[in-house]
Amino acid sequence: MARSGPDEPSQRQPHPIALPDDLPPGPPGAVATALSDLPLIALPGGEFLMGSDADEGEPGDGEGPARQVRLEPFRIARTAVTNRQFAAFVQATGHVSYAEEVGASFVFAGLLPDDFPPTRGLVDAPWWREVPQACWLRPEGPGSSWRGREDHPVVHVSWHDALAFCNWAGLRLPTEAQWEYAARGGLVGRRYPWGDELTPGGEHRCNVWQGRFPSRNECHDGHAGTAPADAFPANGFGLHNACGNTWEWCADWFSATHPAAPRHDPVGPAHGTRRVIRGGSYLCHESYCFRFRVAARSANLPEATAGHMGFRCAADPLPAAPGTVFPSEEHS
Ligand SMILES: [Ca+2]
Repeated sequence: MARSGPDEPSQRQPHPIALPDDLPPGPPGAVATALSDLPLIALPGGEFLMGSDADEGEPGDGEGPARQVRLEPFRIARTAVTNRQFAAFVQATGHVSYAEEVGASFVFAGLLPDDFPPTRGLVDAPWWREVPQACWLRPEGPGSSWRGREDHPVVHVSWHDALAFCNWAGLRLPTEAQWEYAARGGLVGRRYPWGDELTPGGEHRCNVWQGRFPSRNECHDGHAGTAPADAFPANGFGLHNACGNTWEWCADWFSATHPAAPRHDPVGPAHGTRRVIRGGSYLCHESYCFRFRVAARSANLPEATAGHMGFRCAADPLPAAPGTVFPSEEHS
């Protein structure tokens, strides 16, 4: 998926670097604090129409055919995991992310200062620069910081980093089917989590690219890079920024084809080389990467990291308490 993100991190060679000095060991209670800051929405599941037959996506992405899928109840986070939450995880565990191990990650060139030292670009996507020391703590490399962006989605995290966070938090990644069901927010066959129009009434509903990609970002939605994880109105299920802002890792291996069965809580192929990512990012534009639609999909190597990829957590349902009302039932 070179057009929508870097795809070559496996060429990088790991070398150890020291943990950053702005992140001392966390205080007691960091785990509880982080988890209380990560509310999950209980969703009822059931039958939903997954994918799309519209001729809007990249032919190799496998958005179609549209198909009925059935899900058991599950829970999913309102937002992508934020820098503050990831910091609590790192403080509690000392986790060193893959981008820190290899000492570099991919940053969109338009977010680097004009006087930034020369960096290696991807051959077929030269706007991606491999920036030394770029990682979740330093999203644009030396001189940048996650500080001031505590409530933005964490980025520069690999699929394995996402899994490590989930394991620590007692959560997991959503399956691709769960992600799409949740992102649709109860709507059927719509293009976006809120409907078919990108800017209904002229109002921006997500953080994508306005202008000519990659040279001119007019930022009419107010954000050149990441936006806070809860920016923009939530969808019908209460999820923020399912589309736009940052790609989100899913649990599944990627395949462009979909078996006829099982369509009850599908978990994707048993093997693969790339993991599914969903939702698109602040770099998406209809003219270049129309993958911020709710049916759109892409994939990346599980060790890939970049400044536009994060993740959202999910979990199995809690035992239902008497009187529990699911969000979709409140509005039906
Ligand atoms: Ca934007």
